[in-house]
Parts: sequence; C-alpha cells; structure tokens
Amino acid sequence: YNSAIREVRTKFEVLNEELSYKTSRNPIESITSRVKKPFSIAQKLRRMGKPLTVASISESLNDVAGIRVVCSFIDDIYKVAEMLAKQDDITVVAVKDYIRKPKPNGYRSYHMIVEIPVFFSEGKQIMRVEIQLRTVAMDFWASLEHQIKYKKESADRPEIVSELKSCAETIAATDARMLGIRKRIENLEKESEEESAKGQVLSSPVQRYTIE
Ligand code: 0O2
Repeated sequence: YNSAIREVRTKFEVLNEELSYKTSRNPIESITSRVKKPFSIAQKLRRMGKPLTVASISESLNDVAGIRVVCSFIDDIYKVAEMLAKQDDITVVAVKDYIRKPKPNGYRSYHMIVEIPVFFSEGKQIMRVEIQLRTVAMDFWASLEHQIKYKKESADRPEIVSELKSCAETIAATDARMLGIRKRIENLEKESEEESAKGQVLSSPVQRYTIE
C-alpha cells in the first residue's frame, strides 16, 4: 500500500511541477498520505460483516491506501483529477463529488478510488488508492471538524451541527470568491498583454521606417 501511495504521489508531484511552469503558480499546496491502521481496518471489516483476512482487506476495502491532495482553488481540483484520470496506467473505480453535492453536515471534497499497477519482484499487482482532493479552505474545515467532533456525543447537538454547517457554507462562499478574484486578475493581465501587443503593431511601421 505504501508503494501504491508513492506511485500516485509522484504523479501529482509531476503534474504540479509542470502546471507551475505553465501557470506561474502552484495548483497543489500539499500532499499527505496514510495507510489505514490495523485497528481501523479490523473495525471497518467487522462493521461490513466481512472476515478479518488479507484477501478480505484487498477485496472489500478501497481506502487502506489514502492520499490527500490540497489544492489552491476549486478549479485546480477538477483539473488535476482529470489529468490523473487520463493517464493510461490509472483506472478510476469510483468518484464521489462532495463539492458539487456536499454531505448534509457541510463536508466538501472530491473523492476518487483509483487502481494502479505496482511492480514487485514477483510481478505486477493492481492496488487501490483512495484520493481526497480539496481546497485549503475545505481542508481547514474538515480538519477542525474532525478534531472537535471525533467521538464526542455533545457535538451531535442540533445547534452545533447547524453552526458547523453554516461555517462550511461561509468557507465555500469564500472559496468561490477567491476563484472569482483570481479569474478577474487573469483577465486583466490578458487584456493588458493584448493592449501592449497592439501598441507594438501600431509602432512597428515607424520602427521599420527608421531601420530602413
Ligand atoms: P480516515 O481516518 O480519514 O481514514 P467507503 O469508504 O466508500 O466505504 P465512506 O467511509 O462513507 O465509505 O467513504 P467517504 O464518504 O468517501 O469518506 C471517507 C473519508 O472521507 C473519511 O475517512 C474521512 O477522511 C473523509 N470524510 C468523509 N466525511 C467526512 C466528514 O463529515 N468530516 C470529515 N472531517 N471527514 C470526512 P475515514 O475512514 O472516516 O477516516
């Protein structure tokens, strides 16, 4: 599972490096990963009514290898997810778009389950990896929500649930505004480049005359 994580991580790092040259900014802010702990694996298998065997882990669990990709803007998530999905050694098994359709508690992220071949000494093995893509803002909410809610019954009180959801909506609105600001700046830059290109065309006959 660690090897599968390494393969997928490298793919995202390569995409980030290439895109940062093309766009002069980093679409990916950070990449973290984890292999699910044996205790959590056992708990999940028991919950699913599956036997606690190695075969059962690889057949029933999609999230033993998990990688979290934190992007700068919402459109970066869809861009890098699409670029990964197009790679011919990657098979997308499932997608859950909790950005277009957030969870009732306000949770937002783009989840993908992918299969990737990993080459070991005895041959090739197809491994599954769960990828969570989210913005910095979505990650901020999910991390804090996980910390304050984890195993705490009082966190299920309706007023707390609704306050957390309202925070998620404020954060989502800010994400959308930040994307809007970036796009406006990009358009202004493009306009000014076009203007200066026009200026060069207008002045070129004079320059040519001077040179002749
Ligand atoms: P950990 O420690 O992150 O591994 P499936 O996995 O398909 O059987 P499930 O569990 O409903 O079904 O999958 P889903 O909805 O894709 O969510 C899996 C992971 O997303 C969770 O992993 C969390 O990391 C994250 N997640 C989902 N909902 C929430 C949420 O409401 N709040 C936060 N903070 N994170 C969420 P695990 O296994 O719970 O934990």
